[in-house]
Amino acid sequence: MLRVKTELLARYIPYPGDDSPRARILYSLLSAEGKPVSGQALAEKLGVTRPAIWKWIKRLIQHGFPVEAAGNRGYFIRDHYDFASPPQIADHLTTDFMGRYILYAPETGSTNDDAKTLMDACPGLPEGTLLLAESQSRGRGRLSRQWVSPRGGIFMSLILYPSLPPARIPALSLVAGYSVCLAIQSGFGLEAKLKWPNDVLIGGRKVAGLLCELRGELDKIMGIVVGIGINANIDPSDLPRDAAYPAASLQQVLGRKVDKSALIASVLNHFEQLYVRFTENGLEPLLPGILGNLAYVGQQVTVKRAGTSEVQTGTVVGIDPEGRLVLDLGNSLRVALEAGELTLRASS
Ligand code: BT5
Repeated sequence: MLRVKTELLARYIPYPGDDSPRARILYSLLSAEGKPVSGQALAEKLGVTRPAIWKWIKRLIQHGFPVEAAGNRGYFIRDHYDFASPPQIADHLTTDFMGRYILYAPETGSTNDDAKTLMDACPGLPEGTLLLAESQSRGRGRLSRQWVSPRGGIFMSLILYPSLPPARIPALSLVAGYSVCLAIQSGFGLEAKLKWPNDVLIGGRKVAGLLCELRGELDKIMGIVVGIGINANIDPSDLPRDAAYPAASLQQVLGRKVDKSALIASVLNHFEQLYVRFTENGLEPLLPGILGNLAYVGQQVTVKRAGTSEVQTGTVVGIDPEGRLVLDLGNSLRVALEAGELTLRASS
């Protein structure tokens, strides 16, 4: 366990908490937004020699950051829009605890897997700790499905310790998805919709997915990992084509790159407010907002129950206070579904 913990922590750069030249050079380059920063300027800022700067730059490259030399004009990060920057996220945050401690990596297997491992290895991690990676090699969706995670996307996992019974976790996933919708709407004026139970759609295409996982016993939650994947600056050619649901990225929809740091902070700002209300008062007070942003209300859908061939077809009525999808089956019959795979019926 100690080795796993050491390896994991070596992969991530903590913010705040790392004043090493490596981290300071990285943040200087990221805030320069692709413009070269001279070795001399970095050396003066850090109070070290230029050869020492070169040594740290090499470490950053080994770590996975694409730092390049621009002749004698200095160093820059190629495709800087593909990167978030923890100090810039912090500048945009209005939260008390979400994202106030960030573990940042250029790449990893899965931030959700890392978060769960770290929760076991370091029980004292602060609530709202954010693991953020710029790409994932083993990104996961529900039921061990793959989450395509190339550089340019947002891949993050929040560690939370709510005092909730496990049965409330599906509702938390909706709350997180609603926060992503609100951040996309307020940031870009796009009509992002929540697709029950854990997707965010724009124009019927999936731009984000949520994966909430819990640590603990059957009746008691020790902690929760809320995994959020957003297709931010991903080229359409890098998105899955064979996905059950058509995928899209914000870059594709907007025709330009987005500021990932600002978007991450906005998701956290919205989520913290909603999360606090949810843990105090349940889903009910949030339902009007969620319903106003729910995809397919009034439309005919098919819901396949997870792990079975059981299929239910009906008209989406809404969501109940437990986070279940309410379907109208006709003849005054209604059902509330706890989990499943929703698809729009071709005929509607
Ligand atoms: C999800 O699962 O939508 C949850 C995705 C959660 C990803 C985050 S990223 C940070 C954290 N670390 C992780 O390892 N995971 C979380 P699900 O509803 O099961 O959807 C998975 C399905 O979406 C796949 O089977 C594909 O059809 C499709 N898909 C895969 N990658 C996609 C992408 N980038 N964009 C849109 N659709 C995708």
